[in-house]
Amino acid sequence: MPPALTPDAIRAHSSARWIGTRIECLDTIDSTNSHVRSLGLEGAADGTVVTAEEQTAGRGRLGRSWVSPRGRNLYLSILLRSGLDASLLSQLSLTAGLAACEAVGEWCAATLKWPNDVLIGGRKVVGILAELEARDSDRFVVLGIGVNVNMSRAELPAELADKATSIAIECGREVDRAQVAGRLLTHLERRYDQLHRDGFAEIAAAWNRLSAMVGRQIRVDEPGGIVTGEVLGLAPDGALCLKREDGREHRVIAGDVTVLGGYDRVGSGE
Ligand code: BT5
Repeated sequence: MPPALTPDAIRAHSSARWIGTRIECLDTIDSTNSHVRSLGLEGAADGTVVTAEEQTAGRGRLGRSWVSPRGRNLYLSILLRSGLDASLLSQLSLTAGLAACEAVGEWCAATLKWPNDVLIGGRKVVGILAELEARDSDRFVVLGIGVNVNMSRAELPAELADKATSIAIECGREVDRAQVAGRLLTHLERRYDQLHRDGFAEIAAAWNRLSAMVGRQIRVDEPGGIVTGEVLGLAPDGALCLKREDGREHRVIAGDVTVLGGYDRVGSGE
């Protein structure tokens, strides 16, 4: 087993100033998001970070689960309190995806898939789960990020073999999880501060540059039916803009997206 993550090892690679002022590195936990939610309800500070060596009930979106084997990857959650509004939750997740893509990009060329997956070679390497807690006057977001760092092909469950990858699989060598965590916090703080200072437009432009989707034909399963079209890019408000076959523009706010045409850089998972 590699050395366990420690706050000092993560800080050694981070230049973030307020994200990670408090870092807790746990051994086993059900879900780092659930743990940070409890810390938030107890009054923990903005920017508190929790990592775990393994999760026994790692969560994805919409009730899905996140495969979280011990000692191999990064399972990290951050408490965010400042300037939050429920309508900004999707912008916040997109911003986190961009920052994670930039962090992973320090090791391998990575791309973004809407809403906030990071892919290498069309396979998912990062997943993001942003959860809003709004009880009485207590409002905060728990931003959960799972990065497959050192998981080997043999450690991938069969159902993920074609859909998932890790930095180590793509780089051909194991990498230091603390370094990945430190760089992730650094990029996150920079982009999150930018979001609050300047709004979403610059983030959307950077997202479009790193997205593997612009110009691709996609299918979206929306609550109202199936829509297909060519991706134009992320709108300044976080919606995904499509050009439909009849030439009309369509905005996707929520839904599962599949890239059509056997495109080999973007996976067709959820
Ligand atoms: C996500 O959901 O991608 C959000 C994942 C967030 C995980 C982090 S880890 C730290 C924090 N604590 C938590 O409990 N969660 C967060 P979604 O877009 O719904 O994708 C889930 C789907 O991705 C699953 O249904 C699988 O198909 C696939 N998947 C599961 N585990 C994976 C893994 N380790 N790598 C790549 N794909 C995976």
